[in-house]
Amino acid sequence: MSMRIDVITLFPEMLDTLRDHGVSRIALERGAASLSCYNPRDFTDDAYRSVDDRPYGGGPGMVMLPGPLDRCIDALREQNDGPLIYLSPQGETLDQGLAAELAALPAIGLLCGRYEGVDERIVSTRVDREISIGDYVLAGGELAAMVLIECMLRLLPGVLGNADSAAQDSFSHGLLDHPHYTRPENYRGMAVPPVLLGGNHAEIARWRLKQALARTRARRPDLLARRPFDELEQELLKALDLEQNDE
Ligand code: 9WO
Repeated sequence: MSMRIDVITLFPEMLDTLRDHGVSRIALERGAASLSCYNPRDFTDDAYRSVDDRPYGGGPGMVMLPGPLDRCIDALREQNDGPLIYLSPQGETLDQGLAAELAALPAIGLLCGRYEGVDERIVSTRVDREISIGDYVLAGGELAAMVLIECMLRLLPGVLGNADSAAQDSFSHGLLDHPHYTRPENYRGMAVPPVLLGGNHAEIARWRLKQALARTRARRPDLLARRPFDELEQELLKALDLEQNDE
């Protein structure tokens, strides 16, 4: 089953980046998903093809007009009955769990705002969900939509090889990733940790988990706080505590 993604944007060419490169290109080529754009500029009703106007109440910047957006959403709705998501700093924050939840849907629509935002009457009547990719302001929703799309596409069945399946991802187990090494064995005096050269796969898995736990505790203790530990993880954390006390 293929996922349908429709994006409302004044800059549809930005999405070509996803079509042209990497894992998103593979996902779309293989038909795991489809990606189409709708431009509110094509649904304007004046000679200037206006998509924005000055904000009631004054202030800087412009607001996206409700009329062209409403008609644009009507057109999208003829093809896509999934939730319409508005990318904005006011939304719930994207994480791997939310991306996986959305990637499991047969269809979603994404609304990208520009200027100071979208007329609130569109948000309240036509938007199903508001999502933020982090606490910062961009110049528009497109890059946020592209982040969300890439995040979802790489989770679709058959997109990544089984070898590096999404199950091995950082975050799928709620921890940061362990360190990685490749050739040469010695680079500018820095050796690869010997355990990785020994071929003992159980020992390697244990070392990687320990590294992941140490890094997560040092850099993102908030991630550890909302996650239970199994017996092996408790043992490795205890070992890390003892090593700390030795220093
Ligand atoms: C503009 C602005 C100007 C002065 C004071 C506050 C302001 N907020 C904004 C603003 O939020 N502009 C947005 C631009 C309107 C919606 C589309 N734009 C957007 C989306 N910028 N950043 C995002 C975004 C989306 C998802 N996750 C992070 C950021």
